[in-house]
Amino acid sequence: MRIRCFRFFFTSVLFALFTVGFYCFFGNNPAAMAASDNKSHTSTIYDTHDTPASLHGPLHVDGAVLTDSHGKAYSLRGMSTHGIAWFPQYINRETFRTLRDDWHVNCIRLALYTEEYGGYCSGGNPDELKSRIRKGVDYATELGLYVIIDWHVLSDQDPNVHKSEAIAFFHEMSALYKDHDNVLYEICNEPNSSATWDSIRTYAQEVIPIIRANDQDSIIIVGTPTWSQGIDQAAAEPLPYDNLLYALHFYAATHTDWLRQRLVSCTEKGLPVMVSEFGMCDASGNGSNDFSQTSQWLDLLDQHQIGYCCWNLANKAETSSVIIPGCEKISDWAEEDLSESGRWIRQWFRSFEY
Ligand code: IDC
Repeated sequence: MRIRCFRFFFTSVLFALFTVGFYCFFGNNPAAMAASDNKSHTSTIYDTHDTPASLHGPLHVDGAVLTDSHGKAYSLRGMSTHGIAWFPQYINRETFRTLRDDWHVNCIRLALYTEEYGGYCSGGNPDELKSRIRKGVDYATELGLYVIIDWHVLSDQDPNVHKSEAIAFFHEMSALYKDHDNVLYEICNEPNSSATWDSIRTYAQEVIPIIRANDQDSIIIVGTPTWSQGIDQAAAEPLPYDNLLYALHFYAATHTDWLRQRLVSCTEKGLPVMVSEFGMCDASGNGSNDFSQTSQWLDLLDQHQIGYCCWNLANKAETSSVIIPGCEKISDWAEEDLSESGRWIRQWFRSFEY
């Protein structure tokens, strides 16, 4: 009897110690909790003030990879907004905080359409749109997130169509953010159709020096021909500047092996690539998701330490929107507030630490 009491007491103490230890280690620490769910990643305990930008500082391009201030390869993993003219509600501190703390993203991409939906160059209000960009950068900065300012060329096809507006815009943005280590500039989302690599190069050679005059070593992402799939053309004739990343975009239900092979061959040639936009569905942003293809893509990107941002942070009735139509919450979404895309990509991101 005495032995049994002793055993019970001893087991209870062990259990209590284990519970307290577990809570101290994982309690209130989403990054550590998620890492515990995923065996392939080791866990880090963050200080309450640790953020992606405070831990990793200014980024640089070294050969084919993006590196942090410790010289280690660093992958940006983030969410892209939909057009900020259309869904401004998600440019919000609480939205970004949820994405950082619950989804574990380290980067937000702010998509500023040049043509569609009250685009910056087609009837939108430039001052209002710039104030949304400033808000987005301010919230990202407060939260220690990296932030991409995306000049979202799409139906205008060739970035030269709005080159003078782009020059003025990036001149102003780079003057504002020259001391912000967390700001990246994406100078043309997806040149397409008539836009050749030659015409993109001409544009880039005018816009990049404008940014560099204010901000000498910021990271600049350059779109490539054919909706940012033509990275092979960029690899054949890269631009003569440091700290550039070349954009590769994919939509997993449309772009498969052939584009992955192109990525591998360009990376092996030393081309630094960023997947500044991808979708899990087809290239229309709609249709069915293909998670098997998406996993193949994201595994390959992780293997090559290439960053990626998912399209799109909105509640539009389309497959690629991560929030269900009708859900008005702008933060702290429950599983049932998220679309199939949202639930899948949140789960994917949560297995990483920032
Ligand atoms: C789509 C949006 C959709 C919008 C359309 C406008 O999801 O709501 O009506 O743009 O043309 C891209 C573009 C991105 C597209 C997305 C899906 O960068 O703007 O968003 N896509 O078509 N490239 C490939 C796919």
